[in-house]
Amino acid sequence: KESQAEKFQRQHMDPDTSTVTASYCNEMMKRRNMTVGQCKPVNTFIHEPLPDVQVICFQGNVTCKNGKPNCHQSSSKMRITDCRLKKGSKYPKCDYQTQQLQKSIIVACECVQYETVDFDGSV
Ligand code: UM3
Repeated sequence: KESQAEKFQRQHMDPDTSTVTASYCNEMMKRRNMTVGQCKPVNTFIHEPLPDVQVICFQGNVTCKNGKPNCHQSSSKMRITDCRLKKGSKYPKCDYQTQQLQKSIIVACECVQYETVDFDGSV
């Protein structure tokens, strides 16, 4: 079974892409299995090396949106792409807006290897 850390990497890690095209989200949301059964409404891809994302677990501690205490905010800005389902897009045609950004990100971390398990937002 896919671990939470593996799921985080499938849904949020894309270190090898630096510039994205308008069709990036439509392709990537499908390729990473986030358009199965329904279109996932919002998803962020991170274009930074995995170790740089994993160390966020040792950076500023913040409360997660769900009230849990295990979220961490990156001390530096990261290259990210936000994928947002366009209004009027109907499953199974998942049509996304692709927006490339540089923001500090917030992730949830868990014990096992103190690894990133959830994307909580960007600020
Ligand atoms: N989400 C992003 N980026 C944002 C905000 C939310 O990827 O800027 C995702 C994370 C959660 C979901 O999915 O939206 C609900 O917050 P996940 O736990 O499967 O990663």
